Amino acid sequence: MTGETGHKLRGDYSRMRPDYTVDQDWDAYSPQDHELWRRLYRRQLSLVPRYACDEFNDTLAVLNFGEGIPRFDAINAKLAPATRWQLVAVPGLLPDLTFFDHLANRRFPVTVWIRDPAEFDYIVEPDIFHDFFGHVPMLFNPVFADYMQAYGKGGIKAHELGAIEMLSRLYWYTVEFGLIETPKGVRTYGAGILSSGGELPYCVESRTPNRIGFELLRIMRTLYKIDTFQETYFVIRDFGELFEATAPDFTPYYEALQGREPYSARAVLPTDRVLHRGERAAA
Ligand code: HBI
Ligand code: FE
Repeated sequence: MTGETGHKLRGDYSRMRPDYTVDQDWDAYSPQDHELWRRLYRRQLSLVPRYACDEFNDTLAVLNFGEGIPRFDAINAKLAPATRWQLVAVPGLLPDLTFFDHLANRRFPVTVWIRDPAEFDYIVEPDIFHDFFGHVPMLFNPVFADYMQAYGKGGIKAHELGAIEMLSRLYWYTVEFGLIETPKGVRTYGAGILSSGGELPYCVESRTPNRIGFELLRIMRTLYKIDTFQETYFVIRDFGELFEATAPDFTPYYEALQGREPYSARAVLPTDRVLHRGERAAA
């Protein structure tokens, strides 16, 4: 999950190591925590068969972590041989550079705390259910796993160039809210959608938002919303398209975009490959 959180962070950062990792402390979860996990998992399980991509659903079927909050080391025993990634436990949101450094080394930070029951439908800051249910199954896909590492390496470079805002838009419109074309129609692979109850049907079925073909520079220039459903979804043809987009050095892209006015989240451009023009008037 991304997006600025001006408010105080929820996690306990007092016992973290210099790289911001902590122990998961699985025994500290209460029966209520595990019950909330099962409720969240069951709700998503009723939706993902129709709206998530096969790559997500196939891994979910193999992993099967619905009985309670999973132990990170148990998942790591399966993830490492699959794509050489590992989960690291963190107290919550990390500084950008720390986050990028973990991704660049194939370490995915997973928040250890779970939301309150009152946040069943929406939470501002990523909790363990968002990070784990939304992000972890896709890390078992080799091409997507390589994309995530390339993104981390690119993030370190973007930090040096002061281009994090532009790169964060790429993360938002792919890793968090991305759609993919399939023979059965568009499906999602985005963690922010996969871990959400309402946005799963909306991103595929609603006529309100735009659905536009993936185009790197276009995305890096497009604003996003952090507290409503997305007004535009970008659609990749396959994960190869995503990974290939990260091959070139982004410095010329940042220079080309420097000082240019960003597009509003609901804009539709004449150069767009429009799969669906949303029903709200484009700003
Ligand atoms: N920290 N734990 C955690 N998880 C994220 O998804 C995350 C983060 N820090 C920053 C961040 N995402 C975004 O701003 C990235 O685009 C950098
Ligand atoms: Fe996320």
